[in-house]
Amino acid sequence: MPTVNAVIALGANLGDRQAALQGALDGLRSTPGIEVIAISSVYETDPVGGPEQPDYANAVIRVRSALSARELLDRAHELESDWDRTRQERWGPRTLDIDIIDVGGQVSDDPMLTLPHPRAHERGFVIVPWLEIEPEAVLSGHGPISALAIDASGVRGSGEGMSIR
Ligand code: A4P
Ligand code: MG
Repeated sequence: MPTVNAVIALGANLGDRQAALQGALDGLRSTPGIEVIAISSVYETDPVGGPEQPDYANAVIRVRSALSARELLDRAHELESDWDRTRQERWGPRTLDIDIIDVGGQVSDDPMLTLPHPRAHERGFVIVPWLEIEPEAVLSGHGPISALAIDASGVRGSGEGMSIR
């Protein structure tokens, strides 16, 4: 089965954030066609955009995926709703957000699934954890992620991590 390298960002800022990130990782690992290759540590991050809201826990994982980009997004939405995510306000607080950052370098401007993720290149809470696990990564249309001008000041190590159990 042909597989691609895919990068997925996890975020949570309501409830038990650590449990939500771990739940997302466990859910992805148990998905046929997805093999988790690397997991970043968990970062404590200042909220970017949206209303005033609590700090986020963010992490990035890298997988080998035999799923199409669309199947990966559907699975991400399934896992979000397992975590009782309600969509009230764009950029508002959430128990679990799963963003598809890159799928094998594909480029798409479909609003349902834009690739690479249209805001990833400017977000410290995505790029810092991604650099930790794939320093040589390249983001389609933006070049090496190590050369991106991101503001990493709101991104702090949390001392927490996810585990492969
Ligand atoms: N969608 C299109 N492309 C993608 C993609 N590559 N990955 C569509 C995932 N979804 C994609 O997303 C809205 C729609 O985007 C979906 O229906 C999907 O089909 P959503 O998850 O329902 O809503 P959202 O997350 O509030 O909006 P959006 O635009 O995805 O926001 P972001 O960019 O995810 O930002 N600050 C910190 N520190 N940490 C965070 O994690 N996250 C956000 C959300 C804001 N501020 C943050 C953080
Ligand atoms: Mg999102």
